[in-house]
Amino acid sequence: MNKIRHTVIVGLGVTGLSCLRFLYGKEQLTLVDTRAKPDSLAAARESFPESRFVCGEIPDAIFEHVDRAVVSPGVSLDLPMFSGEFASQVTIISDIDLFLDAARVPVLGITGTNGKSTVTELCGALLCATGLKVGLGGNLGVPALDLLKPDMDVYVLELSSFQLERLRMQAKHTDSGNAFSAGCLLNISGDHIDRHGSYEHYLASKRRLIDLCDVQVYNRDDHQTAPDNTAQRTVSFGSDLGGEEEWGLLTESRECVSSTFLAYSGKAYLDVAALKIRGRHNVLNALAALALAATQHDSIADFIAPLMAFGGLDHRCQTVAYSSGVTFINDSKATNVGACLAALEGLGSVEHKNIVLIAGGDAKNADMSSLREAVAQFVKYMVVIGKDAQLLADVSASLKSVSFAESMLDAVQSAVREASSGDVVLLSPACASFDMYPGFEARGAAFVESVERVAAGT
Ligand code: UMA
Ligand code: ADP
Repeated sequence: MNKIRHTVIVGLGVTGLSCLRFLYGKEQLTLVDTRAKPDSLAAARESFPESRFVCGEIPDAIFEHVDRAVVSPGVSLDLPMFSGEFASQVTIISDIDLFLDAARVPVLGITGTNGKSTVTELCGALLCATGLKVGLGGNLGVPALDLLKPDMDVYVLELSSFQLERLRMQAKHTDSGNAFSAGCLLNISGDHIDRHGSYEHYLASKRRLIDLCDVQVYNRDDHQTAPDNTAQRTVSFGSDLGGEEEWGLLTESRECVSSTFLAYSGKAYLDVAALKIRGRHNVLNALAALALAATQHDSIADFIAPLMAFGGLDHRCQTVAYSSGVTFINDSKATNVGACLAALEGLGSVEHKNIVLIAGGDAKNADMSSLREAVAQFVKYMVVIGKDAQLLADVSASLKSVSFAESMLDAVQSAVREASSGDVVLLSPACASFDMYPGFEARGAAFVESVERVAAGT
């Protein structure tokens, strides 16, 4: 007779709760959280009375007689509970392993440092427009296990480095034995180094997706995303034209006016000017989403209308106000240097410094120096905020063009004083928000509210 499996679920956030719902009744379950009273504890105890809950200090014996642990992405594997005597006997997996094991239709995975959410949403929109029923989630918000439904045609998952780091699944799922039908590694610049310990570990976690795909979509502009010959088929995108069966950009000049088109196999499909999403990084995101969606649907023409309709996501280079000739842009989701650089390069004017930048927060041990050149080129004034404000201030060549602000309202007031008609006031912090806000959404909302107050003169 089969022994009932005992699984420990670590973390009582949205991931842990999705695992609890999924496994409840099938296995013996223990829920673990290092917070003494996680918000969801009382409700979970009531709904899942047959489970054991251990919160606060975790005893060493927690993994005794345990077969496996599903560890939530936000929980570091360096915690002492994972180095005890019993922990070494336990298989550690991710919620994504459980999901891949249960999914019965193609799964597309998207990772990279920046653009994951945008590409996941856009790829989902492209596939929905072809009539497919698409399950969209993962790191984007809805945990993967909550997406599982019998009538889905395809799943599109955003995957974080934390989820990939502990993903164990090597094979299964697709006919050819891989976990994902297609996977995309968008770009790599440093992020979450505080958790990963080194850039190399972060890069290796992201690149784990490559080994798990039937088709690997990679970025020709970023060699760190290049294939390592384990994927069965590769498809690339990039800012050059590319070759046969590659996605790229085609520039044509007619009567001294030049236009750039999204292209496949050298053939133009859509003028970039027809996209609602702006900036070179978003053009690359559009190519990546097309490349992924095209692995599931043959007619590229069907993607054009949804591509043109896609307006992007809130808090990502989003224009939120225009007042006295100044454009206000909320890029609160720029929680690392790479995203801030993309915003400066996408919105900055080469002719004159037109950006008043609000930046700062928790730098997560990142090196800010790679912002120096773009700041010198495009930023006329910088207002720095938060825990690592000084690190951002150090990036500016001139102390006269930097000021420190205590609150977002202060920051916006200072920025408005320095901005003239034609300029852009840009919130693109290059840092996480948790030192001042519950998350990037709250930081973006504070920016929008401050802009409204300053514009109204209150
Ligand atoms: N916990 C501990 N000990 C710890 C840390 C956390 O017990 O040392 C507990 C907390 O008390 C809490 C639970 O773990 O009860 C939270 O688990 P979690 O941090 O893994 O968060 P979830 O609520 O499960 O959300 C996770 C992702 N969070 C993180 O990776 C930090 C969400 O991504 C994701 O949307 C969700 O799963 C569904 O897949 C958020 C995120 O910030 C948006 N991701 C990072 C990013 O995008 O940069 C990677
Ligand atoms: P992620 O889910 O990877 O965090 P988002 O789509 O939410 O990506 O965008 C996060 C930040 O990165 C935003 O500031 C956005 O403007 C910026 N960004 C989006 N796509 C790219 C890209 N391809 N390269 C660099 N920055 C990008």
